[in-house]
Amino acid sequence: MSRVASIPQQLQAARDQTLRLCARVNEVDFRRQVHREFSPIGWHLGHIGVTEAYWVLQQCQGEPTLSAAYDRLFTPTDTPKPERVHLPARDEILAYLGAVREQVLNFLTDGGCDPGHPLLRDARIFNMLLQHEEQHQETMSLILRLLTAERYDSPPPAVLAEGWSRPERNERPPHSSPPPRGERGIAPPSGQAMIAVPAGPFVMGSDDIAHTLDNERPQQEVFVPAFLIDRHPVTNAEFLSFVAGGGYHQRSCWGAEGWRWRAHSEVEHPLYWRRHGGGWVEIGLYGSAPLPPHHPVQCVSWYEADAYARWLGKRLPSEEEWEKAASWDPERAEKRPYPWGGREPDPSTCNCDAAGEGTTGVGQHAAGCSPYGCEDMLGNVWEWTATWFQPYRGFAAFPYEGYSVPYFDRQHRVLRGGSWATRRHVLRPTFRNWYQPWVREIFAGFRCAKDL
Ligand code: AVJ
Ligand code: FE
Repeated sequence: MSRVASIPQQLQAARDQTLRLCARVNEVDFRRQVHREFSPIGWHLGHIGVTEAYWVLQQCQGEPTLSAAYDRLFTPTDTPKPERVHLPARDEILAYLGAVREQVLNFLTDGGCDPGHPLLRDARIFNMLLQHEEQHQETMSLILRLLTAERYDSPPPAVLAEGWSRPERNERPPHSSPPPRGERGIAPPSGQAMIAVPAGPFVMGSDDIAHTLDNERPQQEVFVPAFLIDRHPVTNAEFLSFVAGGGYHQRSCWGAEGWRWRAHSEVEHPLYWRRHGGGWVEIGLYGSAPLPPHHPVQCVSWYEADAYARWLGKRLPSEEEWEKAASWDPERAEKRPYPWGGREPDPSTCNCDAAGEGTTGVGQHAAGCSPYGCEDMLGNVWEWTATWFQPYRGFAAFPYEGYSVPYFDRQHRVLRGGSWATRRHVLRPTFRNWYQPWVREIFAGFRCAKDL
């Protein structure tokens, strides 16, 4: 969605996608917590509505709440995760979302909206809400994938619940991508070709209050020593050589915490890989398909990414290194809005917006490369960085403490770049995502770096 589109149009487009995602689950899965770290899809739906109502109707318009019960149920600090399964009927939540949205649109068009209000200047609260809804969409997408994997792994019940269909095991999904062109075989143990980024300053973060979130600000000049970085995210074929080479059981590849996690979790391969007939398949949205060798590896924890990098004598990039490699134009000494320039993302530059409902092979977005020559910096998979999520110097919480501050706790690592499921408003080189290092349900991969 282009930034020139009007706010009502952008809100509508975001909502259409939310509703499409919700429509993919039956009533049972709508309210089921499929994984302890993630609330049910239906909870995300209500939470999107409550958040919109809170910021626009209550904070900006000064109206009373439409439902104190919904506020309680769908506010994370008021209702702990295990209790988020007690949800109203889907149609009732949908009606609530519709009522909120109608009042929001009336507020926008009736002129009751004071553009001088600190939350409304440059439509900043709407841009925040669009990013909020789109981030929850990505969480819904990962829940859908968890549900698919659950069906793949468990024998179907004797009596299928309504809306359940038996998974067709190990068949190519109807929408799977074509086989990658140009087989390159298994990567040598040195990994892929790397790009040199010379030492020097660059501009990190943003001062665009209307379109960024608080943790990306303020913009600052940062000096980055010379480093090497992978041209593209680490592929399944590359990661397979780590798996097949016994990397998961090689102590020297792992940090102390990662090694404990590995032993306790008994993880031996990325989340959606399954052994099949002497090879590997990957579980996707529609079932399983042969592991695509030249797609980025996805759904690995920070620990697994870190171990792979150590295995090659490399490391993960810091977020400064990542952002410089993604957005700095050394010739013009200028930061680019996107790695490729100012044009809005499209299928030639990156894989985003869930367009293909999965990863694409590396090398398919050469038109989207950064000035240094890195590809797939935006879209395809989120990329783990070495950096703990911490505030930049001069950070100021906006519009509330709870968005970023509780996560500046040295328990969360920064991810950059967005995935195939990330939508436009969230996709930019300065955006900072964060998760705990053991989380592997998100669409996260990585690329390696090295000192020069
Ligand atoms: C930045 C994706 C980790 O979903 O927990 C949504 C974003 N914050 N609602 C999350 C967020 C409040 C957040 N992540
Ligand atoms: Fe939220």
